[in-house]
Amino acid sequence: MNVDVCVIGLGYIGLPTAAMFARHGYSVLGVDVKEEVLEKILADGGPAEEPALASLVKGALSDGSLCLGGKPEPADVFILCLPTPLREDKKADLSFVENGMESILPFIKKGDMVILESTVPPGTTEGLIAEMVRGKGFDPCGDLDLVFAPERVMPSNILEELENLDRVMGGLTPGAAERARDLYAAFVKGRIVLTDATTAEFVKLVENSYRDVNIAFANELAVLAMGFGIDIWEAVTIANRHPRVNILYPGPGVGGHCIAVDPYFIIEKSGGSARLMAEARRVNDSMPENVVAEAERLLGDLKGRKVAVLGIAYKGNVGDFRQSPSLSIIERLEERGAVWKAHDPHVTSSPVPLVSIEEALEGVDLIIVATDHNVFLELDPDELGEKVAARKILDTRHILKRNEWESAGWEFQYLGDGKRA
Ligand code: SAJ
Repeated sequence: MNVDVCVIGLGYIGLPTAAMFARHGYSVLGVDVKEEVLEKILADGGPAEEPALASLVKGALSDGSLCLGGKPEPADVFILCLPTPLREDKKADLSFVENGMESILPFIKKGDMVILESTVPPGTTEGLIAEMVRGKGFDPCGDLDLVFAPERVMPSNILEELENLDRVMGGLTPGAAERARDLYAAFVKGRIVLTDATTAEFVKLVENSYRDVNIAFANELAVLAMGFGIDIWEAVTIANRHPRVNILYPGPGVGGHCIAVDPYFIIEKSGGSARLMAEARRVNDSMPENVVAEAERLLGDLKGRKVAVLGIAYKGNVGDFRQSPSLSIIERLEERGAVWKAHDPHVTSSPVPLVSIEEALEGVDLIIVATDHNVFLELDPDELGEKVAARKILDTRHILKRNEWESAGWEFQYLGDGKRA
């Protein structure tokens, strides 16, 4: 097979990117070092929560425009879509990107383009990536086109956003950025903005940090609202009617592998200057503790009390539990000696034991709604009331209708509603 584009890493960005290029006239090789990832793609096409992606992948596989393999092959363009997790010391773990680069170096030839999509600290493309190709005898600005082209898609709406969002292409040279723009224009309908690689890396991190800081502001307001005796949801909704105010919403904390992680990639390189971002991280990380404090206010001492945690995923309608606040809530309930049970219909393999909704609610003293899954909107307060020991519920996501629960005799509390506290 003559490969135009070789995509390294077939996770939630690599797979849709590979499939999109394949469906738009390119011959694509998708590479993943994990055999089980390749097997799963061959069997299902893609993740269950992205049905459109699964059918796109299946189509590309069946007409041969997309092939899968465990190793790269020579190609004109290499795209790295590898994870960059946060290490224990809150710094970026670039080992997957380094390994990915190592794997393509033997296949790179003069004139090829290498594109990094993984989220990385500012300076990584100009530093680490350029250094690695230099080590192979290439001039990173003359022999090759090196580009940082961050993904921006929202898990659960990937294909739509991959096509329609604006993109930024940061080249080591202006020519490299232009070449990447011409490539992605095959399927990107949004505007493609060109800049240098370090600016593009910074922009990616700033987008998620902006959201983290905004959510931290909302979370701080929620804590203040409890003291002032006001309902933060009412207050934010009213404030947001101002044309230049757009506060996000409080919750049990910020999870996921993007927003809860990316600010650290700036913080680690800031020499202590990224004070606001660091504080926002602390505020958001303190929210699970506030949830448990609220549970204590509703129940008193938590020792031996039965608590149901509904939702392990970091946000609604996805099965991803990375950095999920629910896990911190559970850890804290455990520390306080509470007897907890957890339920999440979207999570298939979980780091904590999960049970059915019936089992989770049986004889509990308190329900904590920790994730905004749509299925929780269908919970029937009358029916649930029969199962629990005490009709008490703490909705940390503001998704349930208080009236319905109160008229069924429940003590109902939204996180951040100081009018009821
Ligand atoms: N959250 C709140 N309050 C809000 C909004 C969100 O507490 O008002 C919480 C969510 O419950 C969740 C966390 O924040 O725990 C993050 O969720 P999210 O939906 O805001 O974002 P992610 O992490 O799923 O995806 C983000 C997106 N970035 C932006 O919106 C700027 C996405 O576009 C990025 O592509 C993705 O990160 C990424 O891969 O970087």
